[in-house]
Amino acid sequence: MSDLQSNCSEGGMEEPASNFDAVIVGAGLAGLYMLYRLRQLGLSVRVYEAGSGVGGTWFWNRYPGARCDIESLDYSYSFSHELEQEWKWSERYATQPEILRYINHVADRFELRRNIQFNTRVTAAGFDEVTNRWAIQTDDGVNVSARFCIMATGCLSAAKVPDFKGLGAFQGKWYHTGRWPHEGVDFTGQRVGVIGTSSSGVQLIPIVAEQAAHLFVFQRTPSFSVPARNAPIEPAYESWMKANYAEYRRKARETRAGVIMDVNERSALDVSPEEREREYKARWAKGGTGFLAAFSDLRICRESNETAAEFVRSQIRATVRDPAVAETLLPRDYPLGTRRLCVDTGYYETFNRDNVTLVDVKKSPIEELTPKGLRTRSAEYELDSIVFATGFDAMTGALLNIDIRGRGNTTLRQKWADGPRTYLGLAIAGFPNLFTITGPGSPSVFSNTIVSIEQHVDWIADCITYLREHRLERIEATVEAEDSWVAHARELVERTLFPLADSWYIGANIPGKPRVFMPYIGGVGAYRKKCDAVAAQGYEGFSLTR
Ligand code: N01
Repeated sequence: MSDLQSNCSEGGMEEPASNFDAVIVGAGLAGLYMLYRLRQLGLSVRVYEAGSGVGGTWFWNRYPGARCDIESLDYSYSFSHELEQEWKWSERYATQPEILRYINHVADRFELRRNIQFNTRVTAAGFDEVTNRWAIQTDDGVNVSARFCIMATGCLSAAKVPDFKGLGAFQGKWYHTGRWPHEGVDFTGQRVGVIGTSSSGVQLIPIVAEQAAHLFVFQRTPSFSVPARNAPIEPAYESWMKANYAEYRRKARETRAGVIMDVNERSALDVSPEEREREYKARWAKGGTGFLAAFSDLRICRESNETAAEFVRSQIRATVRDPAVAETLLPRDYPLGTRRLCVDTGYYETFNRDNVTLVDVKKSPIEELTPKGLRTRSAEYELDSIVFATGFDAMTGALLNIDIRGRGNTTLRQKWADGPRTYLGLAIAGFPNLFTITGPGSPSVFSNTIVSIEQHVDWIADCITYLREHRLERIEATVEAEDSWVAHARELVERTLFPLADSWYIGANIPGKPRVFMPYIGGVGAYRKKCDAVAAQGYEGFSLTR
């Protein structure tokens, strides 16, 4: 692998280079850490980032109320002891601006920007079987080549605005939560419509309600949402964490979700109704997604799940004063936790405000946008602004938006026509030397993403080191390994309640998208062991060539 050794300068923006050891697509949390690791190995690297700054998800999702629902001390890089010691988080759940400040700090601290080309979207990547290199094209018309192409494109980055009739005719302003204007939006005095009531919607709605003259919330599917109970971080807890970080992180990596949680190993049906109620109440009072760990079988047993679902419904009824509004907010059509559990601050309370109207667009669907607002089957709403909190073409959208061509000029779009197929969510048969960080088939969105990102990045960096040491030029997942991974992942899902929900996990939010459950639900601990074993066995399931 001569070019891995000869092209060992820092590479990057100072040089008009066009041949790299690696190109990384995306400068979010995944792309930045990948860059850091590959530079440490002495590789020449170029990162292309469509945005004008680092941060990925946290760069784009600037909507009011955006914050992480994993605790700040967990949702941070672990690769640098100095970094984790010096950074000070202010709240239990960090806001988007604070997380973006953190990511910018990381980029500065490790001098990462010099290898990143901003405002540049990768449009195509094709594998050349003669040179074993990727030819990469960007929207500025430049072509570069790289031995490795690493997709750090994010799971929730391809924002989806529904194809509403009349969108172009609407004379007010409209926004998507995942493409929020950097200068912010002031809704004071406006009639605002929010379409979408899932994770982004439940965070945004209470804040917009405080500003708007009137807020119309257009809800198609009610969400289950638990309170965040956000608060400043206790100094004593922070000190404890900083003193024990290494051991804490080690343990977190062995868990299911990459977060240490108080997991109750009993079935919800093995305890009395009173004990069940106590457990749910305690977790509701504590706040956060730990609610789902109240019993071990909430995602596999319909009856157990229904006890938790009914508890949440009882909280909604107790919070929302108008019984008809409360009834509309009750999720009934899918088991709790089979769509992403939302975490909110004052979401249900918002529907007690006089300036908020809940509109059930399941009952009366949105028919079109009009110059003055929006028309459902039964009424017309005059609006000054519309917010689409309508989600993303998750997990595959950002990858398929790039014209990726592997061996035999086969496109990824052809390969994934019936849904994504990968080996470990890291590699794709037919697409040598291409890696996907937190790709479909890996725990990704089913975990503390930073834990999953670091695991993938370290695995890829180790893999590249192995190739270099063994003078190998090409690595490709075998079809057999891919098939058996896909089958294994599917088998795990089929034992759960997940197939009962129309969720973005399964592609149900995008018309025409194949219905395939995309994340791997086996847990980050078990998954890591599998990836490590694959590497230890000389990259079992991959074919390696000189
Ligand atoms: O998107 P979603 P999101 N007419 O796809 C509705 C992460 N995240 O941006 O369910 C009317 O979940 C749609 O209705 P329905 C997290 O992983 C994390 O909220 O299709 N409504 C739904 O209500 C999350 O899961 C955090 O019936 C339409 C909503 O829009 C993921 O991002 C915060 C519609 C879309 O919900 C995505 O969340 C935010 C239509 N035509 C996001 N089309 C935290 O860490 C769509 N909808 C806290």
